[in-house]
Amino acid sequence: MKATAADLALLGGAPAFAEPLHVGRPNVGDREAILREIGEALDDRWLSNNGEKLLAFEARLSERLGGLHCVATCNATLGLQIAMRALEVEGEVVLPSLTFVATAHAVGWERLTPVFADVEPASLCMGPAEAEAVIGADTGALLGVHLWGRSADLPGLERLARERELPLVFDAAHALGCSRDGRPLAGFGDAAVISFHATKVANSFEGGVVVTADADLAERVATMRNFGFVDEDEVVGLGTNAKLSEAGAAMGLASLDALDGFIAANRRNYAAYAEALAGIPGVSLLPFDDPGAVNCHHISIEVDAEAAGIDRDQLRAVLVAENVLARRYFHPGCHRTAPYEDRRPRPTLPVTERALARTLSLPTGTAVTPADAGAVGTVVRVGVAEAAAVRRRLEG
Ligand code: T4K
Repeated sequence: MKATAADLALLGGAPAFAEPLHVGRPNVGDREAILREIGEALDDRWLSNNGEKLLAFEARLSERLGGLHCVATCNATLGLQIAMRALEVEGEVVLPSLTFVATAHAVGWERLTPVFADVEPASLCMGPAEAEAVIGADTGALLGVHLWGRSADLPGLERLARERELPLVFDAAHALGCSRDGRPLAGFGDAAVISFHATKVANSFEGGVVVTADADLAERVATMRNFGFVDEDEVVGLGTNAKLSEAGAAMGLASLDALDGFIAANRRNYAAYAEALAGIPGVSLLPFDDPGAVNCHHISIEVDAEAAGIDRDQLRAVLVAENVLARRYFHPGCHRTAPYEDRRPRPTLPVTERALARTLSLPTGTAVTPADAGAVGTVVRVGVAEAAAVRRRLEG
């Protein structure tokens, strides 16, 4: 489909969108239910520390995840830190560079050393081959990332971890509502951590949940989250304050109730993007093996500058001019970010570098309609067509 005169007119004067279209606009479920849940906490005068809302939130998520243990924290970053501490990880931790900097910072904050691995070309997640390539004598754990709800060769990673006797932790920040072979992504590894930050598919304003099949590990995490207390005045070890408030848990509960609706909205947007972006030279929507098994909350395109005649950053500038605030998640990569960028030798991560230079995240969530997604597709189509026209003029 070519850009039509009507399309070009659309982009002539005022921006295509009167208001900015953000990536990461929070999903807000049933407002009445949210306020009712928070109101109950206020009525009870119980605002934190293992309150009813927290317990209900953990139980409801556990039910959704087939009975896995769920320990809620004030954010996923601290959840990752505590999970690694509870697993007594030492030395180096192997993880992908293609992730939000929080994954690497959680490792660094624990005074562990992040070692960056490349990612599989198809999934853009660290698989067993990539992890194995950088495992060394000091490796203390593997930390995979289910980037944008995608997943690597997970049985392969589990096998590698077993063979090398290494704990396997997953940053499942993006993976609520995602599964593989019928198993929730948060169920892989020794522990996985889901984020309930405002920008995620379901939120508790801020928040995270450590998920594990290991009851003892869950108990250690829960203890560490609350200063190490196991009783009113008995502390059994080093702990911190990583508790989720009752207001947060109340929001989390209402979000879980609305989750299927949020995911359905994302899937409709994904389908609308697929239709709107079809056939645009050099622009492809990152495919999901099975869109029915992911939350579609992170919708990204890949731009091949050669074929599109416009590179990822130029296309982003076109989108931003039209009020579509697309994001370069997770440019420039953890290995090029302080405090990791000065390490020498710099890791060789060709697949990661390619993705970091070419991918762009597009707005989705319940604040975005399929019609919006269609209009974003039009902006992309026109941007690419204009670039081709300019190139033809320059060449001839
Ligand atoms: N691992 C991975 C792979 C992650 O992606 C993250 C977090 C973590 C671990 C750590 O999880 P938490 O400790 O946060 O639970 C945002 C989020 O702050 C961060 O949680 C998230 N990943 C990351 C991907 O996105 P920024 O720096 O991009 O935030 P900011 O302020 O630029 O906002 C993002 C977009 O969302 C903007 O377009 C504005 C919009 N927005 C944001 C908020 C908070 C709204 O429209 N309303 C809002 O209330 O990090």
